[in-house]
Amino acid sequence: MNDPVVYMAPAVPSAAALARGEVMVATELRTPEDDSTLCPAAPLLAGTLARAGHTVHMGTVRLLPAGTPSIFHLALAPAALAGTGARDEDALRRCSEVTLAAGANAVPSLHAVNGARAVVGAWARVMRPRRVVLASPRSLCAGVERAIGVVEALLERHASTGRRVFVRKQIVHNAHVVRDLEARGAVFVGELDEVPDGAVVVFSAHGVSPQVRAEARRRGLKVVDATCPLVTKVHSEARRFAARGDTVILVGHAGHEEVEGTLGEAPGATVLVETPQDVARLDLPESVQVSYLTQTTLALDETSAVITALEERFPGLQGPRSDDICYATTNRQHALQAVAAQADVVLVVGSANSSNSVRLVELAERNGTRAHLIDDASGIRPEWISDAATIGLTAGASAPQRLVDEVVAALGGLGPVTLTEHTTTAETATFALPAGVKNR
Ligand code: 2E7
Ligand code: F3S
Repeated sequence: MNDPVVYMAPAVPSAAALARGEVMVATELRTPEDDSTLCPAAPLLAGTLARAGHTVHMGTVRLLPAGTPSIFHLALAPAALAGTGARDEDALRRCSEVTLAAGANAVPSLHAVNGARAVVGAWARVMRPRRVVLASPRSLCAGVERAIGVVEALLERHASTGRRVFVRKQIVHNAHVVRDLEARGAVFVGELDEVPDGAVVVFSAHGVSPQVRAEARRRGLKVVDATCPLVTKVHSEARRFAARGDTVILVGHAGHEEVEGTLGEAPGATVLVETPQDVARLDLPESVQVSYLTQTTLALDETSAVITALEERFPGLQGPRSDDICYATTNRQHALQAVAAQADVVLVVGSANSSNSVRLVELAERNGTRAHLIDDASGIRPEWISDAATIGLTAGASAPQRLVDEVVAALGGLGPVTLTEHTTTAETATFALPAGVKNR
């Protein structure tokens, strides 16, 4: 396949002038007559350029009348797309509008020009019609909606009082959610010692240990607890099992905030295991009464293997009815399995520290389908989708649907997309906001 021809024409980004060597990726093109064309694949190009080390800006690029001396922009010439596999005129037209401006002055930097040329070429080569199959349920669960709602309600309330709203840890494990709330005034901290005495502080959806609660009381902090009610339930099970003298085995991932919180309920009586091998290595007398709990976002198949190992090792094992994996985790895994079976590759929208999102990637791979975790459309790489006629798409419980919509739109900039949705169950759960926070 030939590299696409890149031509130069005068253009100016509507944003402030770029520094020489910086790259502008057009999200929209405006002609001198003010005709507008959207460039849906812009986040794909911007992501690749950023990973290659370019400073990338995104925004409207205004085309100037021919002959105007100005900065240069690079556009993919429509002719260059012949032979790229693009089947229809529309796809050809849209991709040709993916436009890069390089440099603020009359002479763009060679580095930026070459970078733009290579990146446009890489994406042009993966143009083709595609099917995108959305997994349903996907995206926000009731616990995340509630946790975000808590922070939003407090920001609204304290906009008039001037009090800052602190949040201990990420409210949910999603970079976009955290960034958006931060932009609206929320102050995220790692630990309570970063919160001034007496201030308003929100506990994240993943829950906290009793030790953290005690510190907040000592410091006179005004706590609003956004712990998911399904995690609170696991905490009470931990207290109940430990209070009757059991050794509590918690199945979960070391270091995860939810696990830290649950372990804190009965630190002297709880041990953590992740795998059947960990169960075999447990150093416990056979006579001890053992019960188990699980993290809420584990993989169903892996967890059942660990529980089987526990049942074999401890015949008197007690526990919750099946496990503590929550409805949202279960539903997203079942939906993804159905979609992965029809897909050449799966994309999971979610952040790298989101346990339930990472489990979705691993599950697709265990089912034999390549899968990738992306924070947003800019994370997609051309080589992942070059030979994919069908892309399965889902989002973890902390990733907003808006990000999924942006992925679909960006893929539409690479050729016509036929979008379908595969629903395995309808989700209706909602959780009321905690006491002290107004329900809207
Ligand atoms: C709280 C709990 O924020 P997440 O990505 O969290 P995980 O636990 O998957 O890293 O997703 C929502 C959520 C899930 N579980 C929030 Cl306890
Ligand atoms: Fe709660 Fe499950 Fe969501 S534990 S926060 S409903 S993923």
